[in-house]
Amino acid sequence: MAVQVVSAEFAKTATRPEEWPRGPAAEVAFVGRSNVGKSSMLNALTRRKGLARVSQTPGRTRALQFFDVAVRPTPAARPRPIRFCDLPGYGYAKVSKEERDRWAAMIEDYLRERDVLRAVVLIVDARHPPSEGDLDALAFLRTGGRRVIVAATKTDKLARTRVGAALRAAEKDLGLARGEVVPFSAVEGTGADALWARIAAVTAPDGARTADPTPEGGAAS
Ligand SMILES: Nc1nc2c(ncn2[C@@H]2O[C@H](COP(=O)(O)OP(=O)(O)O)[C@@H](O)[C@H]2O)c(=O)[nH]1
Ligand SMILES: [Mg+2]
Repeated sequence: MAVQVVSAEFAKTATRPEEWPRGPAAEVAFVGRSNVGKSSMLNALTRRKGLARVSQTPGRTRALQFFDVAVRPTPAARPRPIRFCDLPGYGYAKVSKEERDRWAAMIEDYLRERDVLRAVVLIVDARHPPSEGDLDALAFLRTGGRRVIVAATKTDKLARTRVGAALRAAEKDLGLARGEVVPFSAVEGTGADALWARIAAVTAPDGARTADPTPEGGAAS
């Protein structure tokens, strides 16, 4: 059943931990190579075209961008808050080493220390084998004990008959089980339901069944 997005809005930009939004909302961060299609994925997931900026110029996002989203996991459920964090993309060459190191430190601090962070969506390009940056990011996240959801985007750029093989190859390269990589295309609008299902599962309140049992309208089963 499709997750319904009730609302989605930009919350704030942060470059320092003191600026990270407070509040208990379960958070999901999005990481990937610069220009991989991160902002487009956020817009497609929330069905808000201009929510995250989509740029032709890679490397422009230098801060963490937070978004407040409310979803109904099922039509009868109460809306539940989820916060998204759009992280600066890695692998952008046209900046100084000092600047790159500064971004890396900012991202690593966040990924290590953010206590409300429930999972990280690692976005890879379906057309290419995972980059060194993708492999480094995954290793970093695994070392830190983070839950990772991998999505392969731009599947629309592949011949339909090649998508399956590309996903299997990515799963092999990333050491994931068959079927773990979620295929996605912001252009065709595919993959959002599957990705939402994963996000809803990892952001579900602990013990949701007993702690939050009353769907609106009393349609409890
Ligand atoms: N064909 C195709 N192009 C995409 C897709 N997602 C993003 N793009 C394009 O890739 C470029 C970078 O997208 P953007 O979302 O800004 O990437 P970001 O830097 O990772 O946030 C833009 O030109 C997008 O239009 C997709 O699913 N399919
Ligand atoms: Mg972006």
